[in-house]
Amino acid sequence: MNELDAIVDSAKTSFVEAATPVDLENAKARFLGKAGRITELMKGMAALSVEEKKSRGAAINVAKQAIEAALNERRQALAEAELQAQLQAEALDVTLPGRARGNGGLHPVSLTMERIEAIFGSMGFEVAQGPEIEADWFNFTALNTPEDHPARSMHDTFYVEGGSEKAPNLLRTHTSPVQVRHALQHVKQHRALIEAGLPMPEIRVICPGRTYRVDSDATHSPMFHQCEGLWIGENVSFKDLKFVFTDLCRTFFERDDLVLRFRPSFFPFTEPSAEIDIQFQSGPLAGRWLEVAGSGQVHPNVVRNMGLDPEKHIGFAFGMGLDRFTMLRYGVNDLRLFFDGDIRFLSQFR
Ligand code: 2NM
Repeated sequence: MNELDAIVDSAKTSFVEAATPVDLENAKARFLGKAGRITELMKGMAALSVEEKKSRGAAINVAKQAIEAALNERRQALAEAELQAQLQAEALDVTLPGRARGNGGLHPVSLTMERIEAIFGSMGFEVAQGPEIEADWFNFTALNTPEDHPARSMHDTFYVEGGSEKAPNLLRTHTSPVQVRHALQHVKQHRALIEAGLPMPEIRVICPGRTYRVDSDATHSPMFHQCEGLWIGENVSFKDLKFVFTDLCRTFFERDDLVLRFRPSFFPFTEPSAEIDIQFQSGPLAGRWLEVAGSGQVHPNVVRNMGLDPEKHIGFAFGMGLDRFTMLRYGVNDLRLFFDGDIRFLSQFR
């Protein structure tokens, strides 16, 4: 084998042995680079005669072209192998089953709200809604809450822009203003009957919704949920309140042996007023009195602000915390879990 054929063979072997493009380019340099075997041979032609240059040059060129052809062939083979490896690595199995998103569900406080609306609905109560940004008159003044009452202070209430200094706007601190709005609407609707001295259909309404107070710890959130109730007629008494609330609690907690206690208290909007405590007879909370609501006979000033005559129209109202009802029903001990939005907690109520 002559020298040139040996170099071509050696180049072909080096190229085939090169496993990566980098190895291949290094191998190329050994033959075709500045100090490569072929380049060295060409430099060595300087000393030859014109005739010898012609034949020697032609032979070297043939060898060079053979090496370049082998190089390109190997380059293509490596590129093809790289592409195949990439396709393999990124392969999609279109026959795999999809990942299901899972079903959503209602928030536990929404579940409580729905249950309570259904229970009151069965006793003939409507559900009313109203604005979360309220006028000071509906939230406080109409509810017989005096100018100097601590609930009206900046410390306890979120005041918002809009309104005047004498009539500021605020985030409602309870849902009672919705009841005042509902009662005024009811009276307007039945004005003709009332003016004629005829019996007015009773007001029987509950108002569930978000409420806001400046307060934040394990048992208080600045935004919380309330449900207030109002029943006004010509002959509505505390015994009706006791019946309604006992039925609500026994149905809601699914305990026929649940005991209730009405404990004297004070609210500006009711007189007399009572806290409502409940006691389970079995289960982890058995035997303890748990405060779940406030209540009372609607104060004559409030009845008047609803557009009714307190000598003729009388009734009761109550207010309860939906978050607390939910905690008691499901045994949740930290209110903040309801508002963290952690799916691991929330999905347990689906
Ligand atoms: C409570 C306790 C007692 C209440 C009063 C009224 C209204 F609008 F009729 F005057 N609504 N809710 C009330 C009464 C709320 O929450 C602890």
